[in-house]
Amino acid sequence: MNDLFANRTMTRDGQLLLEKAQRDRIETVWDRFENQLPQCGYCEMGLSCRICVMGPCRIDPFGEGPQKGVCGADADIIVARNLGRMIAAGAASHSDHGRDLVDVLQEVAEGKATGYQIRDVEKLKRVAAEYGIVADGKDPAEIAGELAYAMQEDYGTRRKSLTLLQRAPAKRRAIWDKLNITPRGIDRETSEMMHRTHMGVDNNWQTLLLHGLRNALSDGWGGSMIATEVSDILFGTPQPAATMVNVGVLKADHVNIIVHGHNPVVSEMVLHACQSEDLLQLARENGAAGINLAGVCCTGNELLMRNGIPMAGNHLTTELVLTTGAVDMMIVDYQCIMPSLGSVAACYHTKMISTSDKARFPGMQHREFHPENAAEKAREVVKEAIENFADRGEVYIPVEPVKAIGGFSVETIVDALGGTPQPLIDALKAGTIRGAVGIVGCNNPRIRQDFGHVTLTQKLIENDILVVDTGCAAVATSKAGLKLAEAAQMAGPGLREICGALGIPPVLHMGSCVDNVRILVLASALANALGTDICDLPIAGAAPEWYSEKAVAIGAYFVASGVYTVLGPMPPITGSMNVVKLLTEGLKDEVGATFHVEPDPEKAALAMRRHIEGKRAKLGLPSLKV
Ligand code: BF8
Ligand code: SF4
Repeated sequence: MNDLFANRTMTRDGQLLLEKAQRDRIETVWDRFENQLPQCGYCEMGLSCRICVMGPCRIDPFGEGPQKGVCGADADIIVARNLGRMIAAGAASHSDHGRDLVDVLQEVAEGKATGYQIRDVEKLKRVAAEYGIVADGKDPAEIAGELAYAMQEDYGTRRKSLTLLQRAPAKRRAIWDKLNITPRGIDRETSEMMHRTHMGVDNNWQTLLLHGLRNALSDGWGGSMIATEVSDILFGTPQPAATMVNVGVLKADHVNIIVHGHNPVVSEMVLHACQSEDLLQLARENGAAGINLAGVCCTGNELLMRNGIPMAGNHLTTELVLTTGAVDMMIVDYQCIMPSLGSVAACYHTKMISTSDKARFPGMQHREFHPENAAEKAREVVKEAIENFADRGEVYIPVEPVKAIGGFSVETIVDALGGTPQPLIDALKAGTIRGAVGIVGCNNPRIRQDFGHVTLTQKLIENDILVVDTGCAAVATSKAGLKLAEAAQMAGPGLREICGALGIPPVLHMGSCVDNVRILVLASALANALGTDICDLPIAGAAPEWYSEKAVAIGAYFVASGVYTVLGPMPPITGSMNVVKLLTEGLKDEVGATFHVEPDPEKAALAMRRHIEGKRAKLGLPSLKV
């Protein structure tokens, strides 16, 4: 194998498709990354500012050039403002996704969203009760209407604190109150961050960063949590199910449709259309054996979690999957969809369809989906995909798919444990399992694709640490075969024994990126059962290959919730040692957790093991010297 391709990705399908892309003269994300090198050092350090038009400004990191922007902002202010705006963008992305689901819930209640229904009435009632809604004597539509209204209030300015914060341990909420970072409204905190970072508002880097935590918490315990809960209510709470992963899930003799993006509002309707008998019949009439729906990225994870739909790849695979020539249509909603995709597709027969009013892309046809027309639109585009099957050229599907198990919601994990988290707590106490780590986030062309996720995961499970993962990290470990019950053979003796007894893999797929909140809920359940706070638990978080502003918001709400979090790529903050020190050391005294940056996944595993053993010792549990 060409070394260049082997250095770009550890995945076999990726390497073979990079060769194919080269043959087909397709430019990929890696080529464009190399074209950008060397990237701007000021921007990498967070030292450039273009917030206003007296600028753009930059601070000289060597102390020889300017140390202040035109307005007088120094390195600390500029770095903190830039980071704050990254958090705001990430929180806004997740939370606006959540809002779209609440809109569907409301339209279901009003009988307008005809293709949708409430699949998990029990969960609807449980979540409604948390919002203080009395369900007795009401039908699900009525409860859904009241819940949608109450959730919309969480977005606004009418509350002093978000409703679902009640799920956090009391000690954690007390910390947020003491620091004055309890989020009040989901949109409010993002809006306030944009205000604070306008020229001439908050020029104290500490208070800016504290508001960054509040903004991130409004995502983790607000927008993202609402997104996950309403998705479960509308589409069903995930249950463990077998699936297949990597580009080999494409089928040469089927109509292949790929969904890409994040919101199940579109992909669930596409799935429904792909399963309808008349469209299956049409596919057969057009010479195909059937319709094969697969996902990439997080909307793929949503379908995988609830329906066992196969997953063709994660972030850096999204261009390569098109180079197979086997994709008859890619349907996208929003987030993490590279604007290059349309031009890649143009070299093949693939039809590209965008569906969201707020997400447009070059080289794609726009078919706007709304809750009232989504079922009908989905049928229309699936029909077009079927008609496109006959236009296929050469097809290259270079690998066989790998099996995986997905679908581990908190509800199913607790069920697998016999209805209570106690067996997990007992195993942690005894040291059979040393601790648990949540691995989340993206791919990034700075890092060999999947290498960070897979290496870190392997090192952790070898050392009896249970791994739960989401997003593109979850796809990486699925491709590497770590999401099978047999993968327990790669785990240490304690974790292997527990996995064997429960019939679960050592790495549990907990969903998409908004589903990181499932990890918060699980951590809260463990902390509550132990009568302690999240920051006292032998747990950690990691984002070994992150790229996105959403990942910054996730990292910040993990840390603000008390979870020590290790990042692979360095965020753009090194221009201010004050900011670096606060995030990597100072926050420990404030929220009981910090960030740590370690690009080498083996060293990251070591740091996490040390952290976990340290927490065990503090809890009086048997601990190891690492
Ligand atoms: O929300 S892990 S590359 S697809 S940002 Fe994007 Fe990152 Fe993938 Fe999902 Ni999350
Ligand atoms: Fe320059 Fe200040 Fe304007 Fe930023 S806000 S661009 S540092 S003048």
